[in-house]
Amino acid sequence: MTDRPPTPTLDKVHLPADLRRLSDGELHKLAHELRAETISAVSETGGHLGAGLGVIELTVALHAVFETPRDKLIWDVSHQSYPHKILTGRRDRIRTLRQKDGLSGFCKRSESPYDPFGAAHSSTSISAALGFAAARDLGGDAGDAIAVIGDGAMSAGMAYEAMNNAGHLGKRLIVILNDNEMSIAPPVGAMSSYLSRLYAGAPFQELKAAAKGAVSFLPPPFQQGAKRAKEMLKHLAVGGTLFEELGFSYVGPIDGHDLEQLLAVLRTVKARADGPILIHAITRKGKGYAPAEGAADKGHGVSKFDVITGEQKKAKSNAPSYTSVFAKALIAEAARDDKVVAVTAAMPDGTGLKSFMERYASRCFDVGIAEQHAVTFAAGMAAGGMKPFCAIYSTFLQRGYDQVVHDVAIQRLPVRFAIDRAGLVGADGATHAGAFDVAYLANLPGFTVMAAADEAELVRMVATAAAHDDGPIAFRFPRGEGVGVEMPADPQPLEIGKGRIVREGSRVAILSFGTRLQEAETACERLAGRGITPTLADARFAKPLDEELILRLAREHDALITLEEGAIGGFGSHVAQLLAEKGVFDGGLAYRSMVLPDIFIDQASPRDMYDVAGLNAEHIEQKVLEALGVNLLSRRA
Ligand SMILES: Cc1ncc(C[n+]2csc(CCOP(=O)(O)OP(=O)(O)O)c2C)c(N)n1
Repeated sequence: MTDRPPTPTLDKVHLPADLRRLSDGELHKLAHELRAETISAVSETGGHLGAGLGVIELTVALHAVFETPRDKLIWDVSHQSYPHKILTGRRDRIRTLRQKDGLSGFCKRSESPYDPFGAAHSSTSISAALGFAAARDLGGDAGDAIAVIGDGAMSAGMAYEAMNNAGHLGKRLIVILNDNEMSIAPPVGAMSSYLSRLYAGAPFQELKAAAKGAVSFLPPPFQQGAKRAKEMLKHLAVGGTLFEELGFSYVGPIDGHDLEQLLAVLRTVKARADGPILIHAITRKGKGYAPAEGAADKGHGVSKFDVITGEQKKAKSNAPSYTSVFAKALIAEAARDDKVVAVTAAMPDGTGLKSFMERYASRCFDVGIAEQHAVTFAAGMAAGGMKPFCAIYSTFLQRGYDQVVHDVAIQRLPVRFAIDRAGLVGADGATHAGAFDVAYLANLPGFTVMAAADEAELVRMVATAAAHDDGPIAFRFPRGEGVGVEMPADPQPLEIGKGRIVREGSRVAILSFGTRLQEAETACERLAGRGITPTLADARFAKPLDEELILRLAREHDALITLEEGAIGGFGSHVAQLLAEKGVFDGGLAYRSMVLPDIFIDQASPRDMYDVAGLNAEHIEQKVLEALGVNLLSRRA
C-alpha cells in the first residue's frame, strides 16, 4: 500500500452536490487533491492515467457548474473518467478499477446515474448528447447535454456526422473539445493540424471570440480583452472556424487547466447558450505527474506503478506477444514483396505496426480513429494492385462492418485483415471483447477466415494471407503472449481450408479453432487419467471449412465438440450447419459447440473471464464427459 496524500477537501465530497457548496478557492484545492487521488489509485490498479490527469480541472469545473446527473455529462471513450468516478460516489471503489467485480474502466449506465451513456469506443459522445438534447426538447429527461471529446476522437467520421446534424437542428448542446494534441499515439491528419493552427501563436480566447462576435459567450472579465482584440482585428480578414461553419458557436481556445477561466466560461455558456456551442479547451495529457507528462504516450495506459519514481511493474514474459510476432512476420513479408502495405486506425503501438512504420514509412498508414475509412482505403489499395494488411482489433473492426461487406467482400478484393485482441481481453471488459468477428466475417461469401492456435501458426497465417489474392482473408489472434513454441524458419503458406490433427485418439473428437487449443491439450491430459483419449484437431479455418476433416471426425467418433473464443454464430455454427446438411446428425452423433455464452462478460483477468464463459480446460473436460455420457445413453436406447 502506498502512502496516500491527505485529501481534506476531497474527503468532504461524496457527490457533486457537495462540491457545488464549495467556494472557487476550495475547488482549486479539490482539483489538486483529485489529481493526487487519481495518481494514487491508478498506481494500485493500472489503467488509463494520462487522459484523466488531463481533465482534472475540467471535471471539477463541469460538476461545479452543471447539475449532474440531471445535466447529462458524456465522456467520449470515457477512459478519462476516473476523476469523474471519484467525484460521483465511487471513490470508495476506485481502487477496484478494471478488476473482477470492481468498477469498470469506462462509463457505464448500470454503474452510476452519473454515467448517462456508456462508452469505450470513441467518437460517440456528440451523437449521444444530441440524442439527449432532442429527447429533452420532446418532453423526455430534462437537463443540459454536454459531450467532452478529445482531439483524437475528433478524427472519426461519427463526430462530424453528429456535428452536421447538431448544426442543422440548432438545439442547445454543449461540446467540449479536450485538445491535448495526443491520441494514444501523436494524432494524425489534417484535422489535427487544423486544431493546432486554431491556437498556434494566437492569444487565447479574446481574439477568436472577437473575430467571430462570440464575445457574449465570454465571461465579463474576458469581454474587455475581447473588445480590445476586436479593435485590433478591424482590418484583418479572419475566417470562421470549421465548427462555426457547421453551425456551432465556437468559444476558445481556453486554457483547460485554468480553473478560474473554465468556471467563468462554463457559467457564462450555461447562462447564455441557445444553440450548439463548442468550447475548445487546451489541455495536457498526463498533466501534473512528471512520469506521465514525460512518457511518449503521456501515460495513456499504464501498469501498476511506483508513485515516487513512476516505474511501472510489468510482469516478465517468457514468450513473445502475438502482436509482436504478427508485426515481425509482416515486416518479413514486406521485405519480400513491395506490394505489401499496412493500415492502422490510430493504433500503431497496439497493433505492432509502429515497427513496420519505422522500416517502411511510405507503405504504412495511420489513418486516425477511422476504422470505416481504414477498411475502404485498404479496399481501394487492393483494387489498385497492392496487398493491404488492415490491422484492426476485433472489437474496433465492428465499426467498419458495412465497409467490410460492401467495399471488400462484394467486390472480392484481397484485403488482408489482421485481427488482434480476438476473444476476451481482460481489464477493458465487455466493450473491448473480440467476440463477434468470426460470426460477422464467416457469413460473408468469398471470405477466408482463419484463427491462429499459437504464434508459429500466426506466422504461417501471415504468409498465407500475403499469398492469397483471391478475395478477402482474415486471421485472428488474441491479446497477450504466445505459447513459447518453436517458430518456423521459413514460414510456408497454409493450404486454404485445411485443418490439422494435433493428437489422434478415439470416441470423442475436439475440434478447436484458435488459441483454446492449449486448454484443450490440458483437458486431454486430464482425461487420459480417466482412460479417455480424445482426438484433438486444429481447424485453422472457419471458412472455408475443412469438410473432409470434419466429416471424418464425425464418422470415426461418438462425439464431436467444437471449441472457439467467439460468440454464438461463429465457427461451431458453421460446423453444425455442415453436419446437418450432410445428414450426420441423423446417425446420432453427439455434437457440442463451446462458444462464448450469450452475455456480455464484465472485466476480470482473461482467465477469470473464460471461467465465466466456461471455456477453460476443466470445462472442456466436463463437456467431453457429458457428451460421451449422453451419447452412450442415447445409443443404448
Ligand atoms: C473506435 C475506436 N477505435 C480505437 C479506440 C482506441 N482508443 C482509445 S483512446 C484513443 C485515443 C483517444 O484520443 P483522444 O480522444 O484525443 O483522447 P486522449 O486520450 O488524448 O484524452 C484510442 C485510439 C477506441 N477507443 N475506439
